[in-house]
Amino acid sequence: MQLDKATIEKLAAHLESAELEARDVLKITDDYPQMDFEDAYAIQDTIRARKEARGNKTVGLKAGLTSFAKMKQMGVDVPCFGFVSDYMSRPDGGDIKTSELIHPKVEAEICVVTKAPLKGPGCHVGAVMAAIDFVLPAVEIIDSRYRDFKFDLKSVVADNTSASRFVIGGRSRNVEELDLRTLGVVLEKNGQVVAMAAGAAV
Ligand code: 0L1
Ligand code: MG
Repeated sequence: MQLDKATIEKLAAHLESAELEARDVLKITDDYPQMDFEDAYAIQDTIRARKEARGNKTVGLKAGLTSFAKMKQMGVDVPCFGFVSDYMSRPDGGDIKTSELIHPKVEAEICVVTKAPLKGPGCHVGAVMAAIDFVLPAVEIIDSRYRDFKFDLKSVVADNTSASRFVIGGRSRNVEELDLRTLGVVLEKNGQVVAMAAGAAV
């Protein structure tokens, strides 16, 4: 780690206030170029602790930058991880107030509900399959706190991987019934198809 506890706490407060007040900020590595991934996740963990201390429940974990296209765009070869809180959830068919957000974008997601804890290292795909309870469709609304979505991987990890809102679809399926690689998604905007993809993209 390169940053001390006081700086981690200051940066967590800085990024979380930007989220809650829907205002953008510059990427934090501009001022702290020496920060490493441990610092970035420590800032994210501090944001999570701040929310939990206020009574928000952490209701899920997210993997970001999972598609090869997006990893290439970012110049990285690993995904990043964050969390979602109860207040970020919206019902299927519900409204999302964009006035509460900075510059939201939509992503199609596969939501996996587990029934047993999973812990690495050495966590085999078989253990993952055995731990899955069921699978649901989901939509994630990301909203980077960084101006014009301009960031690097460490800054985005600190910013809880742009987590903002999410919607879980109502139709659950057993994972054995699905071929996650060929599972398709069609994204429509006002009735017009704007994107199509398959699970294999991630
Ligand atoms: O959930 C995601 O894949 C987004 C991760 C963060 C990168 C971004 O904000 O575009
Ligand atoms: Mg996402």
